[in-house]
Amino acid sequence: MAMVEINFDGLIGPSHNYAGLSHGNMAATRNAGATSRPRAAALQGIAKMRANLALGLTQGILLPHPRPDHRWLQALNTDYAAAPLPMKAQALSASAMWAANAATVSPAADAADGRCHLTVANLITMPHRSHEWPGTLAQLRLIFANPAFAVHAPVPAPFGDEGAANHMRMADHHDAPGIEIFVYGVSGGSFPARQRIEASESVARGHRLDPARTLFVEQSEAAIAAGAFHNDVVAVANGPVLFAHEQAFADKAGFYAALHERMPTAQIVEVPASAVSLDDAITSYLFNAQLVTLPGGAMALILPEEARANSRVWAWLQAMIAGNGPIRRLEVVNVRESMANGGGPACLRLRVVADPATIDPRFLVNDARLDQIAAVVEAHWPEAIAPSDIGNPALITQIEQAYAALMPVIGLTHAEAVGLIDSLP
Ligand code: SUG
Repeated sequence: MAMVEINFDGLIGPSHNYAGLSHGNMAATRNAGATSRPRAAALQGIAKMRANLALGLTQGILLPHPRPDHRWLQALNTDYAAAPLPMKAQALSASAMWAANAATVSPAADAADGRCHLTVANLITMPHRSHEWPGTLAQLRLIFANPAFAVHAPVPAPFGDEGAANHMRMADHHDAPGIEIFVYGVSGGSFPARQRIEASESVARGHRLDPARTLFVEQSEAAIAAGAFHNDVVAVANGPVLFAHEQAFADKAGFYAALHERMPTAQIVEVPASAVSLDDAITSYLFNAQLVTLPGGAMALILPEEARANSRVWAWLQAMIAGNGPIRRLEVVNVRESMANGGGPACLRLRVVADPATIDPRFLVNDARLDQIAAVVEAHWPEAIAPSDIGNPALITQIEQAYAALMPVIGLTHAEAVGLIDSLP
């Protein structure tokens, strides 16, 4: 069985827009009211997937959710035409694109039952994200139907869970038993802490993790208050390497000591605040990079263009590469449309360590499959959405037709596509 890391990227949906729905997410707040470009956004995401394929990585895809979410509006005893404007925007959000928030994933090597476990994130802190989970659960049950996987329903309210964005795994190799690190928030100044420890603990129990190899680490209040609404804005791990900002964690010394005790081979690449401030880290999304192991064994950091545009961040990265550290290569990608809503390269992907033969092949992509998907995007995704368009019935029709056009290209039957919408409460 060939176990590899598969990055499942969320295809950016046709309703991508800037409604400023995420309090505590600086980029989304800054760009509230701007005009979005859904077609360009989705093509940027597809270009990132192509770049990862070119590096020799295995690439999967998660589908956008049907929007507006009529089912959610119905549960709120309204419909799209009658709903007040903020609720229209919440129902229309394309936020499922940020696949790092879809679920928490524990590879089989970490679980007592030898299965790969996925728990769908409830995302209950933000109204526009709180209705993602039924669509995500339906989709993950389709993709990971093989008995090699266990797909769990979300943690119940009120314990907020935002999935893999607050979870890191370190291991000598992808298929070796690892240390799982759950990062939770207690306080974020005037911003919400979205990940509750009770949720993280519940996920760890459900995934049948060894408590001796599981850490629960508090995110620093300063990081959340500066705009790190998820841990993956200030830290990322891959293999035996943790790449983190000096101010990412509430008790850095305690965390590092606990990590080294459990994993003597762990390597920590820490960026000091004196070189890159929290503000620079958050505006550049330096840490929202994909830290990946290339087929040859070297590690690369897949960064957003915003990281190259910040001279302090880029200078630090150049110095790092010139040194002898474990991260040997930098790759820069353009995901500006997603970045403007606070979603960098790492937000757009969910990592799953698995044998590709156990995955529904319709959700794995190569260049030819991406060509087909890009053609649907070119033909059907709206070119632009201005704030004043949100109530426009013609736009809603276009968004719904775009979603419908995608389904046959992915290879979903009508029943499967309907199941993604209707099979759940
Ligand atoms: O939850 N933005 C997302 C960005 C998620 C980024 N994910 C990770 N860091 N893993 C969020 O804040 C903005 C949508 C809007 O305002 O319309 C938004 O939801």
